[in-house]
Formats: sequence, C-alpha cells, structure tokens
Amino acid sequence: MLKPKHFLVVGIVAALGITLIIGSATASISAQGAAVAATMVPNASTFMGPKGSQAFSPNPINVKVGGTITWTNHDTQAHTVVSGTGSTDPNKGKVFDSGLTTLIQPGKSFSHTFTAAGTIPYFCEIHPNMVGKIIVT
Ligand SMILES: [Cu+2]
Repeated sequence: MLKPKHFLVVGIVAALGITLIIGSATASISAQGAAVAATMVPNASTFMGPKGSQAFSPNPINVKVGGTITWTNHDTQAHTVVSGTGSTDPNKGKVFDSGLTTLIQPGKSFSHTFTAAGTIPYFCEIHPNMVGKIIVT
C-alpha cells in the first residue's frame, strides 16, 4: 500500500514526463518551420512602375527563420523569383533563384526555405517590373 507521500512523488515524475513529451513535440514542429503561401497575381507582368510591387501577393511576405515560402503562379504567363533588387544587382540570386531554365509555369509553384533573418528584396527575372520583399524574423 502506497503512502500519500509516494503518490506525490509519482505525480511529480508523471508531470515531468508529460512536460518533456509535449516540449519535444513542440520543438520538432517549430524546427520544421511554418509554411507561407504566396502568389504571382493574374496579369502580374503588366504591373509597371509602383504597381509592380503588387505583382506578388502578399507583399511583403513575412516568414520565420526555418519557414518555407511557396509561390504559386496564378498568372497565365511563366515567371521566376530571384533574390535581389534587379538584373544588375551583383548579389542577384545569392539567397534563392527559381531559375530561367525552369520557369514557374502557370499553375506551378516554387518553394524556398529561409535559414537566416533579414529583409530580402526579390523580383521576376523575365519581368523585372515585378518586385517584392521578404521579411525573415
Ligand atoms: Cu514574370
């Protein structure tokens, strides 16, 4: 027969065990990172000047470190997404580049996982008027 003191010890051990299980499950979820959806909007390539910042939606895109953005092309034309401020940016493509040989066709998507905090400008290499910004926190 267990004394009340023993029940207390068993209870504390069980509570610690449950806390550890919940804690490790939470850690594995955050390690996988959040999925963030974005799009190339319909007629995106015709958005010139200031309106070019509406070609990608949402803009800016907010994502946590370890999170993944998936851009889906809702336009009828193929696009790309490449990090940088424009075609002449020496850092163009340093963070990500969907590529000019593997265009993101209408209805298709491209994903990138962000591993460091920062603000990253990006654009479409076919239509440099299409610009956006990613904020990784
Ligand atoms: Cu484009």
